[in-house]
Amino acid sequence: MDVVTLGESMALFTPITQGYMRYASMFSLKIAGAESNVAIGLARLGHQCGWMSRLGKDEFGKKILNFIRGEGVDVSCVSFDSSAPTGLYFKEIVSDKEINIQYYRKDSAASRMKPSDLNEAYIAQAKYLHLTGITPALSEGCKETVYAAIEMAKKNGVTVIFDPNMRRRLWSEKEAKEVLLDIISNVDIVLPGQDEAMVLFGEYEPEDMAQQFLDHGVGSVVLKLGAEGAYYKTNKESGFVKAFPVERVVDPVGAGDGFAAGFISGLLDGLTFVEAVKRACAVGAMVTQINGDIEGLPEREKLERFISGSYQKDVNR
Ligand code: KDG
Repeated sequence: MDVVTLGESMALFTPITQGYMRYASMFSLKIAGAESNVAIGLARLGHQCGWMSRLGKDEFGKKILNFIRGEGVDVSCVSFDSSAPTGLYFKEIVSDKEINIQYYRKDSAASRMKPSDLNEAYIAQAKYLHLTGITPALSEGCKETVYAAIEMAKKNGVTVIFDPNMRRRLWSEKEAKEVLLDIISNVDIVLPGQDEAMVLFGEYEPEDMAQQFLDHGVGSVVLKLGAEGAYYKTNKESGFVKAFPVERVVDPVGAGDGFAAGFISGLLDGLTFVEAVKRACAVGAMVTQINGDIEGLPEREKLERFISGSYQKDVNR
């Protein structure tokens, strides 16, 4: 197995029409969840991935499992809970400038995950363990599960990649900062957004911000700078990578997961660090072009055409 991820996935409802949800009468039903988004992104690029989670034993849980399995992600470490529901998530697209997220996930099946749900042998056989800061925000049990997974990975020489993915609807900045900083000091590679990094360390230019992460004990950091691209720093090298131009952002949600999938895919393919960051920027940009958190995650051939600049010119008649 190349990569194992752990986290909650939900049924995602989006009104068919733009505007406030109170006026919506029709919704599309998709699935989403930061960690399964990354697993799907990696699977589409041809990597072997597993996703660990708990789902409600309900129709949405079954839909999510079938969908993720259908994408070629291993779901053998996903369990069903008959006493708690699958979480729901609504994405209200009011305008190009305003997207509101509403969760209905308190006491969901996934929020009941605990360390004993983990299978150490499953984590041990992976090259990378990918985690995000969403899971520790779900419950005390989930937080303990994240720490236990990190422990298992470290014990077995598995590289841990962490996306802080700070979700202010799940916890306060103060709480998030305390836990995320502690997790960050325990992992190998961190993929923060610039705004999250600012909450964690204060205001710095990218170069100094990246150094803050290294001083905090991280091996390598890739700072996501949105339309500016990314800045990376390891103990050997550092530099800026330009973003891929995007004509119109249709839906930015999920771009960070695409970025993570592209980056890990690059590492798995043995690309240099900077080339892996470039692939990350490309996948992140592609995700913003299609509505939905996973719909824009490319297959390898499309990604290659996007990077070479030929994909934008496609006319499919
Ligand atoms: O990164 C996108 C995720 O935020 C989305 O797919 C849903 O996992 C999700 C969350 O908790 O917001």
